[in-house]
Amino acid sequence: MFRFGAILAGGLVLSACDGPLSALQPEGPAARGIGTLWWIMLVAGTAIFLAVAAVLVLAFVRPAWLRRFGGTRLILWGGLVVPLVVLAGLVTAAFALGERVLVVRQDEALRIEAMARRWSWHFRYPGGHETVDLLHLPAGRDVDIVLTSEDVIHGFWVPRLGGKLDAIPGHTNIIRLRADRPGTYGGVCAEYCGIGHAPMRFSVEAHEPEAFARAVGLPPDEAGGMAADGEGGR
Ligand SMILES: [Cu+2]
Repeated sequence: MFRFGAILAGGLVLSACDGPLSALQPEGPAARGIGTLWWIMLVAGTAIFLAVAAVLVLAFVRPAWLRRFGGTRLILWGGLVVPLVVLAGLVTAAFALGERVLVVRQDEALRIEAMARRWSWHFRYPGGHETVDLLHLPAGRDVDIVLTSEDVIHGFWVPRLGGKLDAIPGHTNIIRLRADRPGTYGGVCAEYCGIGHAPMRFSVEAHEPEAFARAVGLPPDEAGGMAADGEGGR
């Protein structure tokens, strides 16, 4: 019975890591940085938990061993040296990987406006074309999503392509996304905004440059220019 429960729980946990909203299946540099940091924290957290559990077990089973190590030394190492090393490592990793999420000024990045409204997402492309709850992106190119809201604070999140950022009324926030390859990805509102929050989802379709130009009503010759711009991306 216990075995069956363990298998069922394991299956449920693993299946939750899969799918269009899985941050553990990154398809772009920003999401990959976040995913790597998540794995580092999981592995480090597990190692620390096991070490603390081992010391706890030792305290019951072999208290003499711990006594021999000395109370002061235990506090110095366990309470100061090890946490300092672990936290310094995590901060360094977070800064290094967080660089990929930052939006640094880049003239060739394409800009798409995203306006959140209870309870839908409205996207506007450079040519003026608009879509609702469907965001078209050119694959392999940096795209700056300029976020704002018409009513309350919403949260823009495409877990497989990048981090989360709030869409705030009267203010614009910019998040940079990049899809490595064409595909369909899921997006959600990540900030509770009322009764329609849970179904406030959208799809992201990343296309080849020509298909992207077609999808957002840009002239086909624009696609060539976009492909050339894309090569200058990060
Ligand atoms: Cu919401």
